Amino acid sequence: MKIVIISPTYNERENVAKMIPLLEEEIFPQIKGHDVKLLVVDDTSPDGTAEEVKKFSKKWDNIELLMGDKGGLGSAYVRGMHYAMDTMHADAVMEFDSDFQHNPHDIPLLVKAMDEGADYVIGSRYVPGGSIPKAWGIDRKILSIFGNLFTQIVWMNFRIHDMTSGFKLTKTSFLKKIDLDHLLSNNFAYKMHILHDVVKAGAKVTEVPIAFLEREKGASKISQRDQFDSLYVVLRLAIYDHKRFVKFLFVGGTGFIVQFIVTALSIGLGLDGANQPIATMIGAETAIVSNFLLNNMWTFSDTKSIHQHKGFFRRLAKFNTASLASIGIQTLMSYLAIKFLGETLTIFRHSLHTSLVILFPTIICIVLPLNYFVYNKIIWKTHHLKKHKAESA
Ligand SMILES: Nc1nc2c(ncn2[C@@H]2O[C@H](COP(=O)(O)OP(=O)(O)O)[C@@H](O)[C@H]2O)c(=O)[nH]1
Ligand SMILES: [Mg+2]
Repeated sequence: MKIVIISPTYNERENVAKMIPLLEEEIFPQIKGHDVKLLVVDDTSPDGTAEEVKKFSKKWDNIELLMGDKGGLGSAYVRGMHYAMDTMHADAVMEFDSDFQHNPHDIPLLVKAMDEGADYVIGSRYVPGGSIPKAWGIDRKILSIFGNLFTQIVWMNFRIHDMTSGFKLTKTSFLKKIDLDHLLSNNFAYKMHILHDVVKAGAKVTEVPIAFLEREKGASKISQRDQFDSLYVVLRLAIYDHKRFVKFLFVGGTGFIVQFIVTALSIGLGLDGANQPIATMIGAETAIVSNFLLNNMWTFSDTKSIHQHKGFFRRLAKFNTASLASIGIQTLMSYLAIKFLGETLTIFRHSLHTSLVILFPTIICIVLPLNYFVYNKIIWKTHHLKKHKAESA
C-alpha cells in the first residue's frame, strides 16, 4: 500500500525540525511492506516552516511540500488529501498533526490496524489505554468529554468512542466516495464531517488507543469559534440524515389525526359496542390513503419512480396491500383488547372506548417501525437513490 502521512503546519518550524528526522530515522523504518511518504501542507507560515521542510526534503526523497494560503485546518487537510490521491496515488492517507500532540510512535499501530482489515482507523483517546493530557484544566477536559458524548448522542452512534480525534488513517477508496469540497467546516470540525461520511459510506472502523499529548512547542490555532462550528456540523448532519424520518413521522401524525377523527365519527354514527373494530378499520383505511398521498408528494418525492412520473397506481396498490397488515394488526389488537379488557376502559376516572385507547401503543410500537421499513425497501425503494443521484449528477 502507498501510505501518505499528511501533516498540516502553521508556524511549526521548531516542531517540524524535530519531527521529520524522527519520522524518517525511527518511525518509517518500522512500517514494513508499505511505501510511506510524508506530505507537509504548509499555509505559508511566517516563521519559515517551509524552508525547514525543504532542507529535509533534500536529504530524504519521500517528503513532499504543498504550499497554500492560510485557510484553516480542514481546508489544509482536504488540499493534502486531494494531492495525495490525485498526484501521489495514495491507497491510504493519515491525518497527523505536526505539533507532537499525536505521538509519532503510534503511527505504526494505526497502520497495523489497517493491515488487519480496517478501512478507517481512529486514534482514540476514549477507549481503554487512550487518554487526554493530565495537565489540561478541568474546563478543557469537560469540553472534550462532553463534546464527544454530545456527538455520540445526537448521531446515535456509541460504537465509535472518539468522535473528535484528528489522528486517523483512511483508505482513499472511501475518501473518494465523499464530497471533500463541500464539507460544512474548513476548520476543526472538518474531521467530524469526514468521519460521518466515511462511516455512512460503510467503512470498517477500528479504534486504536492513543495518548493525546500536551503541546510543548508553538501555539494551538483552535479558537472558541471552533466549538460553535462543531455544534453546527453535528446538528446539521443529524437533521440531514433524519430528514426523511422526520417527514415520515409528520405524515404519520396527520394520519393519526385523520384516523382518530374518522374512527370516532364512525363510532358516533353507530359502530359502537362490539362493532368498534369495524370503525377502527374504516378510520385506518382513510388514514392510509391520505398518508400515501402526502408521502408520495413529500417524504419520498426525491425517489426515482416519482421523478419519472411512473407507477403512481402501482405504488398506491402496494401501499394499500402493505397497509392491510397494519389494519389487520390494529383490528386484531382492538379485538383482543376488547376481549380481555372490556368494551370501555377507565383512565384517570374517564370511561373511554377500548379501541381508541389501544390505538396509541399499537401504532408507535408496531405500525410505525414496520411501515417505515416497507416504504423504504419496497414501495419507494430508497436504496436505489444513490445510483439515481449519480446518474442525474
Ligand atoms: N496548513 C495549516 N495547518 C494548520 C492550520 N491550523 C492548524 N494547523 C496545523 O494543524 C495541526 C493541529 O492544529 P492545532 O492548532 O494544534 O489544533 P489543536 O491540536 O486542536 O489545538 C498543527 O500541526 C497546526 O500547525 C491552518 O490553517 N493551516
Ligand atoms: Mg495541536
